[in-house]
Amino acid sequence: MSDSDTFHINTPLLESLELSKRAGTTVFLKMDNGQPSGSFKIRGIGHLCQKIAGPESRGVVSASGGNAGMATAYVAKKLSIPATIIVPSSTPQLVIQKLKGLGATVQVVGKVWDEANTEALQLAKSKSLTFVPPFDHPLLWQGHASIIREIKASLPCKPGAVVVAVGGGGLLCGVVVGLKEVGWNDVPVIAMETQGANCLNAAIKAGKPVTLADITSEAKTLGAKTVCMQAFEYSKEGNIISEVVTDLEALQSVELFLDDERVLVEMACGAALAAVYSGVIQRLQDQGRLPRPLRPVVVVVCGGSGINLSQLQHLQNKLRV
Ligand code: PLV
Repeated sequence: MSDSDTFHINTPLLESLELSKRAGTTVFLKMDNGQPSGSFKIRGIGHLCQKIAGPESRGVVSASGGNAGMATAYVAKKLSIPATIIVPSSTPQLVIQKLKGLGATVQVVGKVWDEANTEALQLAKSKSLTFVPPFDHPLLWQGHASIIREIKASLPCKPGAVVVAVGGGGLLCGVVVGLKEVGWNDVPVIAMETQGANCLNAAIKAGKPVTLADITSEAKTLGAKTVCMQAFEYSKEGNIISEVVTDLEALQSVELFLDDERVLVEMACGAALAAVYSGVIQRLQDQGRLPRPLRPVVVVVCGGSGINLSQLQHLQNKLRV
């Protein structure tokens, strides 16, 4: 796929002095919070919609914790087709307003993403709409792989590790596809989740994909109950290191990142940043699972639209009782 004629932008890859100091190794930030829809999701969803939602489409429907919905609504607007986004009740009002602002029809169904998804699939069938999956589709992974192509084009050397947050595993699959494509197959991927949204970690422990009973984490956009099969399959290849942090660690990472880089991101992204702020990278080095010294680490700053000052205060009050 050519990276020209796409909906996403080539985001900056910034060397962070503050995060490098904390990690004890050079850290680069792939600033996908700057994408037009507010997160990396536009890469995969833009690519998928270009392939399967032409002007003849009667409209698109997606179920989303918020950010896949933002990307779908953004792309639909550009393609001049209607978008219906089904979100679970855990989705912040601010995201619902942003979705409506993009012209989407929004329906709130169920408590978690999985329930919203069942409704979206039904609606796609009954109304003959094009279904846009948020994480489980090869076209999404191909689109997300552009992150690695861009990193390859601007990083002076092969990275020591790439850090991603994992919800349903679409970003993880895209990063693995990209690494294979550019010949960086042996680069470890640190796959970060929060407790209570840890479907990949649970699958690896069980030796097969498992369905979590509930999503108890406040990182709601990581809240898929079951990881996609391809992410689980990649985890068996040996280069994926699965790590779980607490909600409080994700929140602290959001706060520290705001101070260090003056950028406000969602809890989902805080989970990835916790690889640096909670000392995960240094612990993995102590355990011999990553080398010391380590080549530069790239953190995918996945972003997210579900955060503003009052949502941050809400999370601070909730998690620091
Ligand atoms: N969010 C999905 C799934 O939610 C959504 O519908 O928006 N970082 C951010 C900011 C995200 O929004 C997501 C996914 C991820 C990371 C994880 O990406 P994934 O699902 O491809 O692993 C339930």
